[in-house]
Amino acid sequence: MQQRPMTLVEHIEASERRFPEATGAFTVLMQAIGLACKIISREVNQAGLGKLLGLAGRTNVQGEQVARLDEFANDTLVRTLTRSGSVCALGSEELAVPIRLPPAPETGHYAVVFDPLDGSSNIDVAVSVGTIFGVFRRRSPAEGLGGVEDLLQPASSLVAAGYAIYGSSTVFVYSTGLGVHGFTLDPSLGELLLSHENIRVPARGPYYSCNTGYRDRWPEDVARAVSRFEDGSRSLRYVGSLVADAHRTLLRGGIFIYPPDRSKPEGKLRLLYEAAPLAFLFEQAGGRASDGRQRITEKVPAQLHDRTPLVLGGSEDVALYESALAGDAS
Ligand code: P6P
Repeated sequence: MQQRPMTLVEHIEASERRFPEATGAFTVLMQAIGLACKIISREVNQAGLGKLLGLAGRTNVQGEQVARLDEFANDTLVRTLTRSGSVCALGSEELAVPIRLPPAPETGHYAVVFDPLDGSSNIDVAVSVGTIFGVFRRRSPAEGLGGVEDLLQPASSLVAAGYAIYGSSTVFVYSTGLGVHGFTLDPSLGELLLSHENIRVPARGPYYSCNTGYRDRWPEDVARAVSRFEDGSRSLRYVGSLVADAHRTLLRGGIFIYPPDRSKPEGKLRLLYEAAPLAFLFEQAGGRASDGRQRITEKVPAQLHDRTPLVLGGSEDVALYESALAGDAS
């Protein structure tokens, strides 16, 4: 009899059984994140039919127009994670300051950062968008509210990270440090089923991915490093939706680059809830993630919404970019 694929919950529970001291709080937390992504997926895929298209009529802390689906996704994650009883602090791209929670004493050991709906400017034209999340163990004293000190941690301290991509199918990709695994939503079941076990990033891939429309704004070293991928041996693929570009790079290899430029000297993408979770995944999958010079997983955010240049990809491709950036002429 053909084995049916493992569900996300079964996979999380199987991983937790490897830790005898586990209390089950982590499993509850990861199930909550999976549920939130399924709820967001349903609305994103019906956006054209529902009342959630278009703008909410306000700007967020980033100064960006907030789409109604941004608000819906953020509210869904906040509500679901709060109900889990497993978190003491939440940091979101949509919230200027963290949400501090009175955690249940025996379970509130975690702090979660997330970009609830990355790439939302693409929603109205039916381009893939996604949710990105990272899970830290709390650092603040266990008896009180959590706070920003529980969130401002480097990606090397993550205990779990992942994303959901809402595209031609909904795929949930995550790691708890035991490899990277992908689950595809079966809408008829409402279950996320294991579809990509133990993802590994090819060391060298056929694509390079960056917004070459900004070439004239790049520093000379960045322009030189990007040109290393423009010898005709690679195809340019750039969706303009981070989760879509990262997912393709994770599965097919190549390199994604969002460099600094004259108008954005620190880059555009956010360190804590975009670059850091993706860097954790890429390193878990045998790939690399840097800002061009320093591993993303080593960077400690000073503020919740710090930005960083971001390079994601296979080990050889990222090394090629970094050596070119450093002036290696070969
Ligand atoms: P640009 C979407 O707005 C986003 O935040 C990421 O999803 C994406 O990678 C990036 O911005 C695209 O930025 O400047 O190339 O349009």
